[in-house]
Amino acid sequence: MTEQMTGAQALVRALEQVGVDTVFGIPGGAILPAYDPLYDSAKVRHVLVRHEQGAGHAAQGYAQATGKVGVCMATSGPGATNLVTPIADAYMDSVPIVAITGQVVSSAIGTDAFQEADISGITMPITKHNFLITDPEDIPRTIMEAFHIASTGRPGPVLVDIAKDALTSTMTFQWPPVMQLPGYRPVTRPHSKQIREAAKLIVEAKRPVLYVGGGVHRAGASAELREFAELTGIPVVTTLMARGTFPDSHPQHMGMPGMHGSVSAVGALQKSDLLIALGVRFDDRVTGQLSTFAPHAKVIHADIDPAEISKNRYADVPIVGDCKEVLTDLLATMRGDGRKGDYTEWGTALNSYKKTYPLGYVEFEDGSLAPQHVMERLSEIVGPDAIYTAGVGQHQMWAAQFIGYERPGTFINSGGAGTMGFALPAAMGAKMGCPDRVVWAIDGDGCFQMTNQELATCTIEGVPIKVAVINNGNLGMVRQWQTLFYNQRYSNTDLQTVRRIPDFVKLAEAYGCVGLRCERPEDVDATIQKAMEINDVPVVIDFVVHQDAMVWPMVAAGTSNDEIQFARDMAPVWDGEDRT
Ligand SMILES: Cc1ncc(C[n+]2csc(CCOP(=O)(O)OP(=O)(O)O)c2C)c(N)n1
Ligand SMILES: [Mg+2]
Repeated sequence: MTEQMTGAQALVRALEQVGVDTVFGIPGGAILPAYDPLYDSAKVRHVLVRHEQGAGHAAQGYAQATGKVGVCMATSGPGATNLVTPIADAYMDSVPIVAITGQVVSSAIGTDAFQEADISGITMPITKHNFLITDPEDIPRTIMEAFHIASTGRPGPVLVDIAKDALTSTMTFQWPPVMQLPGYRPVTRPHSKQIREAAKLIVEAKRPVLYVGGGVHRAGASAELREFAELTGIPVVTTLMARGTFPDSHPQHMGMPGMHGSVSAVGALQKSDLLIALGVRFDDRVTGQLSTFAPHAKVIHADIDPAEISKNRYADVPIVGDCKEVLTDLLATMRGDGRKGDYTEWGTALNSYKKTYPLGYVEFEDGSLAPQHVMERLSEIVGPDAIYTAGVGQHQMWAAQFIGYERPGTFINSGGAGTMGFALPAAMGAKMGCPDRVVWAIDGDGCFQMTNQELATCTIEGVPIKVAVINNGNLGMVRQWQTLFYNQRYSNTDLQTVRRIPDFVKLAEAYGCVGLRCERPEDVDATIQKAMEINDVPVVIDFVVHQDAMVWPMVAAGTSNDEIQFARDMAPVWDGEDRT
């Protein structure tokens, strides 16, 4: 089919053709031509956000909740630069989004024209790929390629910057266009020799661990993971990006590893003789001091991105491939072989860590609220079918630790970048992608003040998310470091929310939401239940919690995982080790 139309019409038509149903954005001069045909589209719903950062995180939440590509749109210059943070965030966490930005007319590019920013240059190191279109004929092909690149191989953000004159001039629309990506061929099938090598190491190992990362969820491989874990009996740890990919309630699950991981998960990695690392990147928040990480372990490392393999830790058996295919082939090989490893002693040792050092916290004697208690009650009352998003800080870690995740994709957070302000717009995007799911944003009082303007979007667009603000009156995570490493010198971490500036309940009401406040442990259940009963407007709960709660366990930055403390100055006693 060929048809004459403007570049702007071609853009909207192309978005319809690739199946886009939701676009988050804000119009402005350079992108304005695209907003005109968008107004008429029966297939694409444009959601007018209040800040472009909100559009980007909403696209990320939408993408992660649905498995589809999320789309955000902005004008040139400041509109586009406001998207930089979510683009960087999506890059770090391998989230498939396409960002479409307007650019000044092609003849003005490079002249410091009004609202000109070299957004393709700015985002070059934080996009999987980016395009600058000056010829309207390139629009359909580029959109098709952008969606293909964002969603295949290792997913990630793709930016399409379109000069205004390419939007306004006439072109010939043709669909489907021919993709011109000769250099882009992600390897998804693992090499059979590597699979055999891996199977051999697995059978010979005495202390293997499945070190599972976000790549396993991105590959949709949680069923294969479970089958493999149950076939072999190997213990599992799930990173922050993989929470829910393996059920928390499963007896082989040892918890989350890393700086705030459980003693059993950190211990499993440190004492292991074989790491089966799937879709992970040996992030410093997991490894601690790299030179002392899992010192006795050989490494099988499977990832779809060859650049990850042996980047931080040498892989004895490198496997390039999609985690679903890797696990399927490993299962077939190990079943065919019929040999099994014996990990009984190992399982017993790890289970004793799990029993001796469970996650815990102290209640406050003055009757004030412990944030971890809020998480436990949310987990119990809201349950594992909901989608939870989180901001960045202590509340994020408590949400990762104290909510039980049983299903893949039920915890959406900013892992790699650690972007404050992620939770609320991501929850909005997730809820728009999955309107039938209950969606809770677990936010900090600091984070909430960065992006709460999207509550207006939620109310107006009919997106009844629920927000639990864990209000400790402080930039809590930074304060925790000041408590531990800066002699309790609390430089610039007190947000003064004790004075109710702002009053989160009134703020919620100002945005057309229901605002609730909870300050005492005995009111937590009733407040959560009340929020669960409200389904027509967004609900914000101001959980006023004690400012001194801390996140434990902790491995201090740059130190060895062996130095993990499960509470202040309390180190676990490892098997066969003498305390003295
Ligand atoms: C955009 C951004 N700025 C600064 C930081 C550094 N930072 C990490 S956690 C944190 C405190 C977050 O405070 P709050 O949202 O209240 O969460 P809490 O730790 O108190 O639960 C800060 C400032 C960051 N991660 N992101
Ligand atoms: Mg706080």
